[in-house]
Amino acid sequence: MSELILHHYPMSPFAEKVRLMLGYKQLPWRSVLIPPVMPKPDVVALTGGYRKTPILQIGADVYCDTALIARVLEARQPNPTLFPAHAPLAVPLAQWADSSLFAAAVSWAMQPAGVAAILGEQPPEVLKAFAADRAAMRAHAPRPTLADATVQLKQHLSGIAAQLQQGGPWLFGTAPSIADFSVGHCLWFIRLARPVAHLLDDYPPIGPWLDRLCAIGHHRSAAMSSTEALAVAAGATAHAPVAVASGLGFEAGQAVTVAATDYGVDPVAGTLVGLSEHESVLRRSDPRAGTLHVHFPRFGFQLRADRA
Ligand SMILES: N[C@@H](CCC(=O)N[C@@H](CS)C(=O)NCC(=O)O)C(=O)O
Repeated sequence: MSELILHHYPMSPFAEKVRLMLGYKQLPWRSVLIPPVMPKPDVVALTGGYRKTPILQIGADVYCDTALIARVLEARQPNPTLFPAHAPLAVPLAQWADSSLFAAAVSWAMQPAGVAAILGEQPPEVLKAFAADRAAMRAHAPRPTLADATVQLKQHLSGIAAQLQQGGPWLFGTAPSIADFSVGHCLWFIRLARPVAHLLDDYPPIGPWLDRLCAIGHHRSAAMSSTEALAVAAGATAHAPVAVASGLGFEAGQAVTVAATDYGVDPVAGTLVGLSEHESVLRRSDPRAGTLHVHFPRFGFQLRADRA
């Protein structure tokens, strides 16, 4: 079976979500470290334009977005499950955490004292380049101000703490679900911002829960270079994708583009080869990576027929 290749960087919260899910499922993985800012030529060679972190590569299949990556890991190793039957609200809660909670957590963590702890001591031009990259990624849409983020985050933290007091030790009972990993990566990022992490102390059930989540660890990984990852893709054949389901408005073989709808909205163009309620799959080629299938979730992405 082809190896799981995670393209990521250490301080990425969404990458931490996946590293912990790999740990929970005890899946060994290969680790490709990628740049935290553009340009990312080797990432774009695989995705066709999607630039967010992380991506998961399995041979010539490339999976974008952690909501979809979670489903891929679940299919690879169903036990322990990320989607317990008794917790039907785990998926919507995870979506809320990956959007609203994440935005508030980032604004809180990236206040000046937090930035220094997260990015380390950096020359001013590096910090400026990082800020410019993120502003361009958001197409200059405003982030919550610190004042807005503070009230929003406090309300979110109160809700999380109250939910943990319902019984726990996890958000939906006796075992972690996708919701714990999505809430967890946001609060892990606040912890990285050490000088401002004290906010979490005001919500006593959160600390021990986050300790438990982080103690799951990342299981076993071995480094791989991005050049090697491209060679793996070029030497592999992409999996037969899900069929293009009828009644969803598209046909197999159509030229399409897929783009995120929040930030990092660079479109990916290709031929539609798979479509379900959960994912769309585009076939595209790259001179270095060969023929690839790039997979996107349906939530948070716009699929359009390419009329050009
Ligand atoms: N919805 C995406 C969000 C991913 C995301 O926002 N990742 C951040 C890093 S944690 C990012 O891409 N930052 C810009 C970059 O790495 O280039 C997912 O679930 O994977």
